[in-house]
Amino acid sequence: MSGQHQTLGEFIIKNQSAFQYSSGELSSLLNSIRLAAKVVNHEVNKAGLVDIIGAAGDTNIQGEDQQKLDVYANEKFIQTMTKRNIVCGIASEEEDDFIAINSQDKNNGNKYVVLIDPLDGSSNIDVNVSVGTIFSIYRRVTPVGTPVTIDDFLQKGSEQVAAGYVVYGTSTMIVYTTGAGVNGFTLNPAIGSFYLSHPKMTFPEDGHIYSVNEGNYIHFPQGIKNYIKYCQQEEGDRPYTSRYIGSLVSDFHRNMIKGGIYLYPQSSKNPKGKLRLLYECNPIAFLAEQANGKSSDGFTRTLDVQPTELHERVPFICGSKNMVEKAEEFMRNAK
Ligand code: AHM
Ligand code: MG
Repeated sequence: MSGQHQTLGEFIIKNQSAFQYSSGELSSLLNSIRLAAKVVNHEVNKAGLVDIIGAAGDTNIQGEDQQKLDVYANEKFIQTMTKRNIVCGIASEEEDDFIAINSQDKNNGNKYVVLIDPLDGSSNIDVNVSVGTIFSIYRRVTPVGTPVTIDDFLQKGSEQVAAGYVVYGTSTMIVYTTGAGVNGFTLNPAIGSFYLSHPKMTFPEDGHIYSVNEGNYIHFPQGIKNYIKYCQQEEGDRPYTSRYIGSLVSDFHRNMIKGGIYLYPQSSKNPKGKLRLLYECNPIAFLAEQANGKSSDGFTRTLDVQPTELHERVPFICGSKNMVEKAEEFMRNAK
């Protein structure tokens, strides 16, 4: 393990001064995410043992079945951040509307809002496949001490001050950025500490893995169909390898380490794609760019999209720079 056995807690403190708004609040916020991640990890790890798997019976705003662990993770992340009184608002995939946290209190100086997907890919839990938490952090745009509004959440991804994910995999990791590169930390479950295991993570510029749900092929736009055929062609370093877990965090994590591209395009079934801009695509796009990768909807940089709704969806193409540029070229040419 590299990084002189530095823990995540030590790393956050050491790097606090390098961050442009180094009031310590962002450090506490990251620390609260670290704590919630450990609690959720403990529960996710037990999923096969206790009768906690399966749908809770509710449906979320997108009409999807909620799994019990989704609900649990949602509660834990919200509770941890609320109790520590460090954010003024939270939006979550599992909540229809954003939650304001004492934001109208004049003594509450909290300036950060968090957008979170507490347990992404949760349909994979029943089959013991990796899932993840995705988070995105902004400074509020409305004045401190006034109620948070939807405008505080509908910011372009380029305004993010930090973003990251937790992957509950064969090991549990936290990977995050505050705009100065991407670092990954692995949990030592015996001690309960995250250690810097993947310093300065970067995408290889080229890759050999493409990740897409090919079951939707028939519904994809022509540019994506042509790109998939290109990936499969026998020429030069192709055909590429196809790898699709169906868990965004895990697919992205693998592609960042090995080099690859992830695609969830629009289709005739889902004209705006499936993934949510604010708490799935933007944080992952910020990480991708910080790791030398690229992210777009095929035409527009993900981080430049002006959000108009909390739960809006966007087509998403993300990964190794040259691969994303090639896919964009196919999109342009098929127009
Ligand atoms: P979720 O938020 O309901 O878990 O959906 C998001 C997940 C992503 O993690 C994954 O990449 C994608 O949905 C898989 O979708 P599909 O099953 O349509 O391929
Ligand atoms: Mg999700």
